[in-house]
Amino acid sequence: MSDIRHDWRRAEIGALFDQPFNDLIFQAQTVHRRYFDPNSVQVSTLLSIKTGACPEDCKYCPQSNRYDTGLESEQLMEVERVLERARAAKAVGATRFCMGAAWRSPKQRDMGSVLAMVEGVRELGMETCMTLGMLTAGQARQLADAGLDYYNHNLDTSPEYYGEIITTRVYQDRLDTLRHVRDAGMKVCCGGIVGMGENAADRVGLLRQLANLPAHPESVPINQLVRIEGTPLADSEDLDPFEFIRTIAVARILMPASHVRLSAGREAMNEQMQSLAFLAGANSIFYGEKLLTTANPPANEDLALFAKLGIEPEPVHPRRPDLNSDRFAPTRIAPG
Ligand code: SAM
Ligand code: DTB
Ligand code: SF4
Repeated sequence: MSDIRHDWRRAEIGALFDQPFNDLIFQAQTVHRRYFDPNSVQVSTLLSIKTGACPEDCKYCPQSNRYDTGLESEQLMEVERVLERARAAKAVGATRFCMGAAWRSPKQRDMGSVLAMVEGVRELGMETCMTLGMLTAGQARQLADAGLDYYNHNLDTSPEYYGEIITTRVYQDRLDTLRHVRDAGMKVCCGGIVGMGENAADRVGLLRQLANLPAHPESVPINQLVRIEGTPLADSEDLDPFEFIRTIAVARILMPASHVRLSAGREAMNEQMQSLAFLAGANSIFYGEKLLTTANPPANEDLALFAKLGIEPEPVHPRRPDLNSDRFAPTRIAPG
């Protein structure tokens, strides 16, 4: 039976979580080795191309205009400034450049600049990713035609907990955007946030939604909440670190061929915790001193950790001329 499945039941996922820790990590590592080089980690650099003043009410977010987080808003950056930052990211070894905007959805008047950013970053030989909020089918096609490789749009949490976190759009809106991205032929980057006061069943529910999408997202960011003063989640309780690692391991088992990204929250993790996440099957990180608006570990610290662990940054996947045939095709590492 193929281990790429889209029919996971809650009880099965719960049973994966509830195994003894060592059994879970062994299973995740075994799956990981069937699909990936275990000593290779993909590195993406993030840039906020439009910051703050967002009309949405996501309770975790420093960029929502509903909360006083002290963040200074910035208008959409000029294309050339974005390309300068992409060149700098490439110079220190990033292979994918992810551009994020604090929008509910892009306005048509902004699409020209956004498309020029995609084309410019692509010309540098980097993979491109954008996260701009909800997309119409037409906007997804425009981005795909400009050569955008990945679109990031997170489900964030389980359908059951979602209403506690965001009220300005519904779960189905997110699923609709993901469908438009897929239909346009782009790769999907989709994950969520843990540590928002959700319970274990919500973490099961989030991973089940991701794994039971018609196709697994090629990239699955698992964010640990970065607590932001002024947001309603500022005083959320710490998630047990082992529960975080279990979430990574279960994501790896459910979506064996996807890159699982150890995303926001690394600033609060020591080297041992990050190493456990890699052992549990994480094989991608955000690289560079800033995420969108908050701190990320400095690049030299990440490179030092990679060197200690014998990890190599993953090279860019070669592009094929036909975008629609450019589906992620991981190299199978022969077991044994
Ligand atoms: N505005 C667009 C949207 O929400 O779709 C794109 C940018 S938004 C900042 C991208 C993602 O960042 C969110 O979906 C959320 O998962 C993550 N994020 C935002 N604030 C975070 C925080 N404080 N901690 C962890 N992840 C966060
Ligand atoms: C994702 O899943 N995490 C990134 C990226 N996709 C866009 C964003 C993390 C944001 C953390 C809070 C901040 O820096 O503003
Ligand atoms: Fe806006 Fe995105 Fe932040 Fe939600 S997560 S408030 S949509 S920037």
